[in-house]
Amino acid sequence: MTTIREAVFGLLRRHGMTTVFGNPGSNELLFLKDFPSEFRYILGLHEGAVMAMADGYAQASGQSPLVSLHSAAGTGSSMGVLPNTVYAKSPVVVLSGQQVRDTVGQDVMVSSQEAALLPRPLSKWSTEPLGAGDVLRSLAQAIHIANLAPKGPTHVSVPYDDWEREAGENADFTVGRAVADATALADRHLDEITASLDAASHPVLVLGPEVDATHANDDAVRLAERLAAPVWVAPSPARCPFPTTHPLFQGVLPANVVGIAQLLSRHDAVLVVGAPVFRYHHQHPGRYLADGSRLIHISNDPSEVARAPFGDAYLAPIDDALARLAGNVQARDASPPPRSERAAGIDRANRMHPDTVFRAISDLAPEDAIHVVESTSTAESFWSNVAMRHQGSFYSAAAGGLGFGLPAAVGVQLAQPERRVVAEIGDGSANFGLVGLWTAARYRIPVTFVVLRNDTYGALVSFGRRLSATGLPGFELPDIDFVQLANGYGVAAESVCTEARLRESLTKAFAGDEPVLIEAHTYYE
Ligand code: TPP
Repeated sequence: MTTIREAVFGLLRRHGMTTVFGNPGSNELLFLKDFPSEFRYILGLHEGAVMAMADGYAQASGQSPLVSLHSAAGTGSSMGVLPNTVYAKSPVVVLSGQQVRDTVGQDVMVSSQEAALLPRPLSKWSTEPLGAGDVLRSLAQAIHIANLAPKGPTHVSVPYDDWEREAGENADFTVGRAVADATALADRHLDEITASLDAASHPVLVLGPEVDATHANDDAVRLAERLAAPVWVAPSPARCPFPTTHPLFQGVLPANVVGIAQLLSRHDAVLVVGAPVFRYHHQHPGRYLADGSRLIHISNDPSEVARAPFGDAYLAPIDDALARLAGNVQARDASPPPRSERAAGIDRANRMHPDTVFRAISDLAPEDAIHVVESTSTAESFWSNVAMRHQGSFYSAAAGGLGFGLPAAVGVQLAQPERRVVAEIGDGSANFGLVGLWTAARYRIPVTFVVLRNDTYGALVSFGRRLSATGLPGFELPDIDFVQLANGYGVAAESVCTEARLRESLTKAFAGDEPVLIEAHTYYE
């Protein structure tokens, strides 16, 4: 007889889901029993870190990992990070362990009373099958839903006495199914968008994370070059869709209405691809776009196209749309607009400006290094200083929820063992996912963690100024010793205060093949 557990492992194998991130409890042991040797289980010491590792892995590999969590408590602990997974459109499949089916009604220890409901607002789909006979099909459904556009996390709760039951005579049908997504922009829509772009005098591109997620970066470059159009990255980027070294690259749009409208004001056609229109953050109201400007939006997400407050939208796969538009629009000749330069920040005694840190990393890391960034007040400095040329070079918390960056870097490195991963993390942010260091040490995952230690929640200081909120309590973070913390989790670490020492430490870290943490003393002004 084939048990449900055996059939589910067959299903996971069929979908290449042989990496399982988890933190187990009693409800999960019969699922993990006789764990097949071709699968790997990556243990995280807190479910927030488990989820962030899985999210990073999913984004960097394009494959779904399975996340195994313990009942309500484990699922609940993961939920601080889940908003990022939703907004990153990351196809993570979560399996949470439920108590024995017949006992859940009695509310026995570690049962989850509303298991399907618990993560529902933070997942694309969540269920608890009504009987053991529907466990395999429900998990298959979770995998397919997670991977159909727009991708996103799904959740299934399974009572643990189900695993040893018989899978039934139809299991092979469920395991063997293939589900294909829609793949093409409609021809009529291609012609409409092409005509609008060809008729424009000054088109501009605004690119979002889905360009990188669908590996359409090279086609974005071709389209920009054909149109001779400057390229902006959509606000609060979670990925890097366009080479920052390209002459047409302009930078990242600010996350407010007036700032965007001003920067795009000289363009009569604004083509937004693979991003929401727009994910504003700072309240600065005004007209969305200058008069005479028209916005065209291409997204693979029905919710995104429906909720945008302006612009004409087309629902289409991003990679196909960009490839065909690049081949269709008329080529033009225009010299790239000049990029506004920022003056580099100046170091102080024993405190570096963040520019110094990012410049050193950019100079010394391999040219195809991957950056996983959660350093909130230094975004502008990062984008001005770090060169990124390839697909999959940048990941950041897609919903701004701290606790993603440090463990996500571990997952990204697992997914991309041939490339070096650098995690640039603020000293405040680092604490939300610090236990990820233990996983890096335990499995010898060679991430270079750079903690920018400015001893404060810098972003909140600047937000406070913006909102004229004076008399705020408790933003200082003195006396956190990241060298000792890293050593405690088994990661070698150094503290540096000057550019020369930082460069030495980075050179050593990139020459080695172990995880390393560098505590870089910086300042916030
Ligand atoms: N809790 C979560 C889970 N996510 C958040 N985004 C916040 C709280 C609010 N928050 C936004 S930025 C920030 C906080 C607490 C400070 C981060 O400080 P740090 O990592 O030191 O970076 P800095 O701003 O100093 O560059």
